Amino acid sequence: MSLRSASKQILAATRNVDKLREIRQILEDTGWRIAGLDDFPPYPEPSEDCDTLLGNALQKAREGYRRTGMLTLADDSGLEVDYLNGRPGVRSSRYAGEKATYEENVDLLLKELTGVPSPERTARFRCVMALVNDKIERYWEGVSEGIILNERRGQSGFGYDPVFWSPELGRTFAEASAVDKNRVSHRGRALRSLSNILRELA
Ligand code: ITT
Repeated sequence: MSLRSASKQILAATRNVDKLREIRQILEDTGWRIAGLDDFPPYPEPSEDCDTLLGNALQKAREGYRRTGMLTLADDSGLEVDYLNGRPGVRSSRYAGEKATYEENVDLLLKELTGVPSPERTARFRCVMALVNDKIERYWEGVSEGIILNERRGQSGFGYDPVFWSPELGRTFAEASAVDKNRVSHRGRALRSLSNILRELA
């Protein structure tokens, strides 16, 4: 694929294949093709050194646009656990270390919440989705409330999904179908707001 944009094509500036899959599912009916970073020659990722989801999302989207010339969206998301005063939050992917796996992050979360009773295990996923080109610089936020279980349940999804129990679904995100998760998830909510703009631009 060339570095210049084709019409009705948007870049999702993420290296996370699980996020990219969900972004493609959620924006399926907008008529836009969603390219991923793997469709382009690699460029050094901007370091996620902002201390806010918004700062990181804008940084990733601006860099994607600068490198490709395509209308670019970028997602920065995290899990905020009330008992941990909002941690891991913006550090969710690096919670257990710079190169931590999903499994290691979930293990650490369960360890930090050992013995904490259910009513104190409230949490939320938050997603900030930024959209950038030379004419647009906008962002949307989506939130999904839940409770952190004390053991994993379910095989679907990714990241913290097996321990995130959603009262809206009556199950964990990892027990839910992709359609159900996307309907109530932080990412689904942020992207549905953004998709109105994509429909106008299509
Ligand atoms: P990019 O920066 O390349 O997009 P990343 O995985 O580093 O990928 P983030 O910095 O936004 O992305 O980190 C988000 C982390 O939060 C992610 O790695 C998961 O551990 C967790 N997370 C985000 N959305 C999630 C979801 O829908 N379900 C479960 N965990 C999620």
